[in-house]
Amino acid sequence: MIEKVLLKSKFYGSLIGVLIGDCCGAPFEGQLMDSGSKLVLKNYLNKLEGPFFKAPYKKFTDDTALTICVADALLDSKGFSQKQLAKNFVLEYYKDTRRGYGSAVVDVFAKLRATKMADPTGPAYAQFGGNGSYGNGAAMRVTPIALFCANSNKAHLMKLVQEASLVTHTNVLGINGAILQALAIRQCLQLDPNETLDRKKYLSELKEDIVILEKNNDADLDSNYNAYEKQLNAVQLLLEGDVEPSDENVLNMLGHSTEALYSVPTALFCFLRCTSGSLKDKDQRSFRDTLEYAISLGGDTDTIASMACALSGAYFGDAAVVENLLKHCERSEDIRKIADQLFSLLN
Ligand code: F2R
Ligand code: MG
Ligand code: MG
Repeated sequence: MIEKVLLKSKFYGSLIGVLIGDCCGAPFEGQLMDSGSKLVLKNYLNKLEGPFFKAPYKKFTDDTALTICVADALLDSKGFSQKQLAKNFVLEYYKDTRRGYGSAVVDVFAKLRATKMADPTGPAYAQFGGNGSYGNGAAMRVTPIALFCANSNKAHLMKLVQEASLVTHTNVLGINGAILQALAIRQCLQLDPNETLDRKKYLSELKEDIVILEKNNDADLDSNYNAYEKQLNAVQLLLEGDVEPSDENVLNMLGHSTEALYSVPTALFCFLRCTSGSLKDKDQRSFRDTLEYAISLGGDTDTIASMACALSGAYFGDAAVVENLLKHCERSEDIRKIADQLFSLLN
């Protein structure tokens, strides 16, 4: 059982992780990450972590914007509803449309607005000719749900994640990616960061859950019926050194795209690869390594770094985060307040 003080710091850590990964990853999105770019990245993060200097905030993107919308829907006095979540998304999107949203999800927001949220999941079901989106947009915003369900059972968490996903993502790969990320955060919340992380055990528990989840999905999934199980097997091969974890192998096996299947397991790998020690080391190294490594893989850098850092923060708590780095991110104080509010809902 995790003590209350530690759990609260994990609430801070995971939401701060979402924000920092997003803000720091966004400038590198889609860039070719050769050795020169990796050096630029290292220097960039060193500067942000170093002695504080006043500079314009690093703006967050859709990842954090929609995470805040999910948190607000969970904190709503009338209780969580898909309609309220849809309303939050629409308000947030039209407040600032230039936060790098997915190219298709914006159609969902437009239809939701035009129909005044009459059917909060209807527009999402119509995406991609009725296939629904398998983008990582539902997974990238799932952290508040994992926190909200910290004291409830897995079934409740998974049901709520599914409900929240369906407002924009109805393809099973988009939903299962969000469930995988939520289950991974849940495990991080339950572990003691003063002990060395047993990565093998952590991964095998996740795999057990995913195998059951994919078995229970409709049979119409054809070749995708065990898609996440396969990705988790690949994470295991890379982690255990059965396959050399070179960037090339990681990208070939796990991917770095905006698709949930090719980014959620990648974020999980980034966290596990960079987390071998414990908080007792007190050097704040693992969180920073997770951030830098996730961005260094290129591709969907804001989202992969955001999801990986949410895991690292949920495992270590906010003690693992260099305060100066956080100060450079837009709305960092508000993120702490949201964590406080979600924590106060726990019974
Ligand atoms: N979109 C981006 N970044 C790309 C460019 C931003 C650039 N800075 C700019 O200004 O142009 N980042 C954000 O999008 C990802 C989350 O996306 P989400 O919310 O899942 O959106 P969407 O549109 O539903 O899906 C994303 C793409 O995935 C492909 N896709 C999804 N389902 C598909 C299907 N059934 N069939 C075929 N393709 C499918 C499409 O290419 C979608 O556009 C995050 O990275 C966030 O940071
Ligand atoms: Mg983004
Ligand atoms: Mg992204």
